[in-house]
Amino acid sequence: AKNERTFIMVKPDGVQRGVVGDVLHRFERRGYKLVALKMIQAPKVLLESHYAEHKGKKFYEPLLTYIGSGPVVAMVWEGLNIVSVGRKMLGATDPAKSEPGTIRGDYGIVTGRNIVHGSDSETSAQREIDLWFRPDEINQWPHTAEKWIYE
Ligand code: YYY
Ligand code: MG
Repeated sequence: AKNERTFIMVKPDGVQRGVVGDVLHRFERRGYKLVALKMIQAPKVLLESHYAEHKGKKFYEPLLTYIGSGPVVAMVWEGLNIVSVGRKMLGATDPAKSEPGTIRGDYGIVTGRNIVHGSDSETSAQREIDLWFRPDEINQWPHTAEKWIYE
């Protein structure tokens, strides 16, 4: 559906590396619609909830320290197949396995500093959007180019 949504986040390393504009540009130029955006230094409880599926794994604590180490740029993007296409645009979790042309493949070297996050399913997208944004932070606006993006 054209109103499918995903949660995309530029991690603190992405902010420090100056890739916020590029991440926005990639989704924007593809034709997706930005419906929410904010910069936030996430409190630990939020990160524990966001990464709950990884609790107990060896990378869990370093991951929370890394993501909590500085502000992130959190966003919600909308469009047809945005969850799966968004994951393709990010590249593989391990940047060494990411194709050049993907965000991680263009900017990253190691898994523990992989620049961006993107929801892995429509169910996790909904969960993550609800976690990071209040309903009034999500914007409804008509995308005037929509008729040139969809047939
Ligand atoms: O969804 P995605 O971010 O691509 O990967 P996940 O398997 O959900 O892991 C979340 C996050 O944890 C990953 O982006 C980096 C970090 N991580 C890690 O540091 N080392 C691993 N072996 C696996 C994941
Ligand atoms: Mg994941």
